[in-house]
Amino acid sequence: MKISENKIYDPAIECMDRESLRALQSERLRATVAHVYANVPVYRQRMDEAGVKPEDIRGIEDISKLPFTNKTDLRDQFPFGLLAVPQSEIVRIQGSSGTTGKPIVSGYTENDVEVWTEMVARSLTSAGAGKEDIIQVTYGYGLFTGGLGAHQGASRVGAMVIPMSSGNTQRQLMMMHDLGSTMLCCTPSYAIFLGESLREMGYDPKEFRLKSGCFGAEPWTEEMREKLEELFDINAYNIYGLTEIAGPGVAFECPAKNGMHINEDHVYAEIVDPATGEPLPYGESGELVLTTISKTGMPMLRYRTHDICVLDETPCSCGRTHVRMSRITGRTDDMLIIRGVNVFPSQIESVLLQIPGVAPHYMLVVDRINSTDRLEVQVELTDEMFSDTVADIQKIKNRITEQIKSVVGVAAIVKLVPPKSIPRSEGKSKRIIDNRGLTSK
Ligand code: DLL
Repeated sequence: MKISENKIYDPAIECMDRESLRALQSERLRATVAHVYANVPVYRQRMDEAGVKPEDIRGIEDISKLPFTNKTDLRDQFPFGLLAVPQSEIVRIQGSSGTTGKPIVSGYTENDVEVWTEMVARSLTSAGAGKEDIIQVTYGYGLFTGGLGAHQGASRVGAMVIPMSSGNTQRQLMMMHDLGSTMLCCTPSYAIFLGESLREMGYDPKEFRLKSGCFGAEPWTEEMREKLEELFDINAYNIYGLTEIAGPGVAFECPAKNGMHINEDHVYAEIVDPATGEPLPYGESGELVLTTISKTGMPMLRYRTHDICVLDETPCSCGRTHVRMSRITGRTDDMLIIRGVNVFPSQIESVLLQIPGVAPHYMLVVDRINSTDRLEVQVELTDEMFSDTVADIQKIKNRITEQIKSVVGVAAIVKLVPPKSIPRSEGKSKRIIDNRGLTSK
């Protein structure tokens, strides 16, 4: 059964009255719960432990009876333990960083890809995209959902897509200029970098046709929006998503730019108290918990995103009725997003533990310099290594740099520091100094 009719703007769904929407969500939730209970042993076991049977979930109001799912479940069930369909039904794998060296992966059926495509197409349409547009996709293509996700959505809209992928600023600007890109899809920090580089490279901003951008994959601020809108003379829209649920397009901004509408016919959102897991009412800040209600390949029940935000169900001037999420104001875990790449301190720690001569004491210092994230990894040397030759120390430094790049996927500046120079803490050790001022936590 095809759940999605793949419309790029669907007022019958996007502007549906909330009561009918709840009825639709209830029906889809019941189907999802029955599907995973029958096909995914972990879900069945968890539900049995919680004493919940599929028939206990009569509607969306019963959702809080269901157990949560966590990133650790994806890690423990890696790669295919959470699939709810035979592997032959899966047509795509996408992934993102896990807490260890291994990525977490999600499997998509053909219908899951269709639903995801529709969610991105709605997002781009809401940001003004149409058939006449030339959309430059500067999110990375590959396991990361940004590139392919934006690409699929832009194709569905019928626009001309330029699949640039990330990096190579000079070529990005040349193509944007020469082909007359009208929409840019990339991380907000890279967009600012492009806007600044454009002037440095001697281009006149008036020669560009850009009119809007869909920016996401990392936290950003209203100040960054203002800067982006000014740099390119565009409308800058926020777009949110995560691999476990679909990828970009889970939520998107409309022209009101007052929160991101969650595609609630496909994904049900709750806010919970991060400490107790108790559901919180709309309007209160807490952890976003998402349930896929139309995904069949690897459905997610009450997935703890660790993202902190507020949900708003008050009417929006655009006419869409789907609930809006605020900007992400923090994380409940220690995940950092560096140049669009999710980074967990535990990944860096596992790299360090495999290198002789370094102590397991480290500090991550993150700055944003010229709109680009800079990650410095301060690592303590052991007493023995400290007295070694400069050449030996340089070798260790190179090795750590290479390993971090290969395991974590980001270039870091490694700074070796003398033994016992990193402050020890009595409680939970502080491993991160983030000077970017992006979140309120
Ligand atoms: O970042 C999907 C995506 C691609 C979204 C392109 C938007 C545009 P992951 O790599 O799995 O997926 O990372 C998901 O990134 O839990 C948030 O912490 C963060 N994130 C994504 N979008 C936003 C946003 C993609 N608009 C994690 N604002 C999420 C703040 C965001 N944080």
